Amino acid sequence: TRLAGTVDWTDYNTLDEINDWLMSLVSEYPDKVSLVKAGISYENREILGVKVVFNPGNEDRTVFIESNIHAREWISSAVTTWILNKLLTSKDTNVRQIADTHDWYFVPVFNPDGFVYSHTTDRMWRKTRVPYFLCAGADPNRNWGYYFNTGGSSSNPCSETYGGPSAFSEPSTKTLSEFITTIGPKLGAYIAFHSYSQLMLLPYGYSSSHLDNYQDLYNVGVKAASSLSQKYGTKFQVGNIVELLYVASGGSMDWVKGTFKTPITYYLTNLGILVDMDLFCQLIKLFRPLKKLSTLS
Ligand code: ING
Ligand code: ZN
Repeated sequence: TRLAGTVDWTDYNTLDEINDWLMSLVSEYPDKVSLVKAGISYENREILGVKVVFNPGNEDRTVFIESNIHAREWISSAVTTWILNKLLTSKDTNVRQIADTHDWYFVPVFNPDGFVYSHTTDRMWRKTRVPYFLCAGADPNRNWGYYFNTGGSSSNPCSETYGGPSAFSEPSTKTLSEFITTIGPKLGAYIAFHSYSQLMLLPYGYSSSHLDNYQDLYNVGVKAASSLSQKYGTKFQVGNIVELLYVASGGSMDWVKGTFKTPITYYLTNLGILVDMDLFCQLIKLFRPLKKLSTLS
């Protein structure tokens, strides 16, 4: 059903539709959902999200879900809103169990200016819309301030992976980082959705050296990937960003992991398939014991 004329997952949604839907959730579930102003973009768009709390006492099991930092990756925010809707409405016992035992932050569109531009003007737009003389936009997944510009980003403003003139030059990443800082220490898991390819990627993107709890996270990923392939025949690869793809410094998750030592950090690409809530629940349940396992240094 189209809620307040906005989101129904049979088609991609515009930024206004997504934001209207988020605001409608606050009216519909005032005791559970609160609106989060997570940042503001160059073109002065508010970066909206929601915090969802079903029960008290889950603060130390807070899950943050990021999507659409790359403008054209529309499926990523569709996955985020899908999961959010299921957590709020599903009566499935698995879904209820993971919903009720975590606190949740959902910020579906990290890059609203680029997202709007990809809807109105250039379907393949990836970057922000900050003007840089000859070209527009920095890659917001190369602009975060942890080992910024140490590989895999371009210094050419016309490149798709232009890192920007300095870390957090983009108002969106700067203000998002300020918001995340207010909740960073209590984050148990940070998941970012991207699209294209079938990968479960672990930080860091600036380095191939492994996280303190790499093996735990790797094992979880392999289990999740094997469930995915059993159910859909889809082959996902699991591993460090550099080892599986390429060096890419300045990513959001490098900064989150590096700054707050968040125990669980995953980039999931092309998990349109993860609108399968059985698999999403399995993933979150596999994450559950990891906080204890990982040594946080
Ligand atoms: N790929 C990611 C990119 O930003 C990535 C891969 C993820 C790099 C995390 C660095 C950190 O290039 C897509 N499709 O966005
Ligand atoms: Zn991406």
